[in-house]
Amino acid sequence: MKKVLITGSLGQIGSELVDRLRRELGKDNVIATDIRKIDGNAVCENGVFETLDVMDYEKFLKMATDHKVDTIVHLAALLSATAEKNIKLAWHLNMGGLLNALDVAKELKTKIFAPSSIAAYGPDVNQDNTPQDTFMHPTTMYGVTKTAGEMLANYYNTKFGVDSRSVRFPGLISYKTEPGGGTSDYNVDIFYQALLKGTYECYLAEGTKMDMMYMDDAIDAIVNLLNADPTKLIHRNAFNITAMSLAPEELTALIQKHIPSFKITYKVDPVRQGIADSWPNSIDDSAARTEWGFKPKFDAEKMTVEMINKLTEKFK
Ligand code: AKB
Repeated sequence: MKKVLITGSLGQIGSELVDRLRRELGKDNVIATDIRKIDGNAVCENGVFETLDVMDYEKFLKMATDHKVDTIVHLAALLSATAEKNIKLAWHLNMGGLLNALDVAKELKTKIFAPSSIAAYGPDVNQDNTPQDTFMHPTTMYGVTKTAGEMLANYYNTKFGVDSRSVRFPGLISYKTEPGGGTSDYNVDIFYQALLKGTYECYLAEGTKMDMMYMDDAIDAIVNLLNADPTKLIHRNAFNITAMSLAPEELTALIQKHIPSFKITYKVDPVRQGIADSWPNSIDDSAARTEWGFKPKFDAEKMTVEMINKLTEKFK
């Protein structure tokens, strides 16, 4: 990976990936794109930034050609809760954008990373330690696009030789850019509210277990998978990866070790609860560990300390 084009670069993952790759590859070798520019935002101001609607194939292809990129990281997509409210847009954007990204990769013979999600699973799998390879029957529109997207990326790999790679991301926890429109987003908001208000009203019910990961490990996973020896990759689209599995009350207990007065209350949102209930409690990521050496650095305790320290710093 020498020169990379990133779509959806203003999002939770994109903003941190852009920063990391600008440091590693050099500013001129990271083409950050998003559907709009935000004046004053570090992604837009501190290096190359271009506006790109991923539904515009001709512009996408021209931009990747002009910048002579050898890798595409395609992050532009609607997340689960937003997708459930806008099902046509979710299908159109998540599938159409991915198809365009794969076609650009095919045309220019670049590598491509486009993330999948734990949402690719449906409620009928083994909920605990869900295997890498099992049947995929998602019951949410976001999940449908993720499962179909995995198949599409595999198809481009086997049919056209496109070097496509992916992971099924769990709920990601970060302090730099807040997530938007996901079902796992509470795992970031809870830290903000713990520090700002001392209380948090959770839209998921007690006992709703879900895989999670600190953002540094997610960024490492993207970079390491893109740099992995392709001959060792059996799965490609997409590897399960996880670092911890937590329910709201378990995350609360971790925060209370540092902020003993912190309290959680529950007001369940049926839409997001339904989505979370259709996802696994915990997934088996042994294929990623074996095939390309995935190993997260942050467990739940270490992530909690890091989030509290970084946000305390941010709010000063
Ligand atoms: C979401 O909640 O939609 C995402 C995901 C787990 O894919 N964070």
